[in-house]
Order: sequence, then C-alpha cells, then structure tokens
Amino acid sequence: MSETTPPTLDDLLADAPTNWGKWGTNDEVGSLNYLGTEQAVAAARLVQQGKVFTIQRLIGDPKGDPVWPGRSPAVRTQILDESSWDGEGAPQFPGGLHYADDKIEAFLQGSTQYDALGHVWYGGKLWNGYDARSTVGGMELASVEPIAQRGVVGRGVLLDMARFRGKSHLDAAETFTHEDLLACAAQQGVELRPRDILLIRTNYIELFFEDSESFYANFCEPGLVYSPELVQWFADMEIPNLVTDTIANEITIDPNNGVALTLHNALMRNLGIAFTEITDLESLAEDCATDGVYEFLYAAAPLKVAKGTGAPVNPLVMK
Ligand code: UVW
Repeated sequence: MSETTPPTLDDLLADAPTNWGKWGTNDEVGSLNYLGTEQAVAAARLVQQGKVFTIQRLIGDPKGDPVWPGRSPAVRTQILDESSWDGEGAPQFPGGLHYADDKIEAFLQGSTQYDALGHVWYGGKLWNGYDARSTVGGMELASVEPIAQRGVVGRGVLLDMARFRGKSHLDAAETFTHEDLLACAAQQGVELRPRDILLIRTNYIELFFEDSESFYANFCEPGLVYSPELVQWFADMEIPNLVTDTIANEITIDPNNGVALTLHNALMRNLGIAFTEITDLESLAEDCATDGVYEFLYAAAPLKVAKGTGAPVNPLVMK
C-alpha cells in the first residue's frame, strides 16, 4: 500500500463507537429513538412568536437544482393542461371539468431529503449490522420508510458556520469540527444540549447558483471532518439528526486521510444518526441573526417510499 492510499473504512473506523443493537435487533430508525414525547413537548414550548420556516429547496428551480455528481435533477413533465381540451378526443367529464396534471422523474436523493439509515455502508454491513445484500433491488431493511412513518420532532439549533467565520459562504473543502460547532453556539448565545437536532449553515450552495460549472469542478464540499473525538461527541450528545445546507452534510473527501464521506459511515451507519441534506437555511439564518433566537421546534417527515434509499422532505421550523 502506497503512502497516499486511503485507509479502508473498516480500518479507519475499527474502534469507532456504534449503536448497533441498542434499540433491538429490528431497529430501523437509530438515533431518532432519542426523540420521544418529552423532547417533542419541550420543543413545542420553544414556539413563542408563531414564525414558520420551510427549509426545503425548490424542486425544478429555474436557476437549477444542486445534486450530488452523477445524479440528475428532477424532471417535471406536464401531462394535462388547458391545451389538452383543444382538440377532438379530449377527455370528457360530466359538468365540463378540466384539470392540470404532471409527474416528476427524480432521484430520491436529488432534492432536500432524508437519507435512509441503510443508504451507505462498508464491509458488507448496514446500520444495525444488517447484511448489505438486503439492499439488492430495494432496501429491505433500514429504508427511508420507517423514518417517514415515525416523523422527527425535537429541539433544533441553527449553527451558522458561515456567519461565525465572517463569510457569505464557506469555501470548497473548508472543514470544521465539533469544537467549532460549540464555539459557534457560544458566539450565538445558544446552548447545545443532548438530543438536539443540529442544523448547520454553510451557504456553500450559493456557489452553485453563481457558476455551476466551477461548483462541480474538483467537487469538494465544505463540512464537518472526521476525528474519533468528533464521532464520540456526537455519540455522547445523543444527536438524533444532522441537517445541513450542503449536498452531503460533510466534507466530500477527508483531507486527513483521503476517504470519501467518512461521516456518513461513522455517524449514520454506525450511530444511526439521520441525515437531512440540501436544505435551504437562508431565511431562517437571517431571522436568527435578527432576533438572536437560534433554538426552535423542528418537525419533519420524509415521503413514505417503500424500500427507498431516501425521500424528499420539506422540514418545518417554528419559533
Ligand atoms: C451519497 O451518499 C453519495 O450521497 P448523499 O449526499 O445523498 O447522502
């Protein structure tokens, strides 16, 4: 093995903590188990002003839809509209009903979305130790469906890393750690508590809208970077859900070891932390900077897609 060969995830994460078995041998929602009635009621009490934010990105944005390289944005096709009634053979309904219809063909991972816990793996095993062969032809285990059936409600905290670093957006390949999250929270005057849902703003996708060609050239998003201490912090804090405004929630290629999407494995596959990606945190961040309130009720449920590797979602934030 040459010096520059990245380690395997099996080797890199050999001693990393896991939550496999913690919620039984059939569990498919992982650290979302940390969110119970107590957390939902406490989060509801944070709604003081009646402000509502929806943090999904538009599907079919005229300016383009940012997606992971190799995926393509959703294609919406108009099936029926007023012109469908122009000629002979138009559909006929008693009373003269006309209507519009359309459909989309979309990557389930190609918009603001929840990843299924089984979406990524290494060493032939998914979340909770499930056999990776259970993904063949559709996710038999740890699909997005159990997350969708359950829903996610808890105390959300915005960590505005771009503002914290005094930038309009973080740069390609820029990293930050859990220590940076804590420093950001301290500067914002908000306490991070166990079982918080973390929403991290980088505003990196601004660069996609400025120049998508440059955005994809040498693609490496900014984000959290792996360390054993960071993984232990997420485990100790019992973080149920990591939400960011990047495509993959973490630095694409770890600059320290050359491994791709290490945290998808260390946090999602091993600890069962749900990942919510490609959110739009701009209006929320503006509001938090104005009123100084960085904690809120977070509520989300992805679409119920049987065997899905993920599913679109439009999470709600209420203050
Ligand atoms: C991959 O895991 C490749 O993508 P996502 O960012 O959708 O989880």
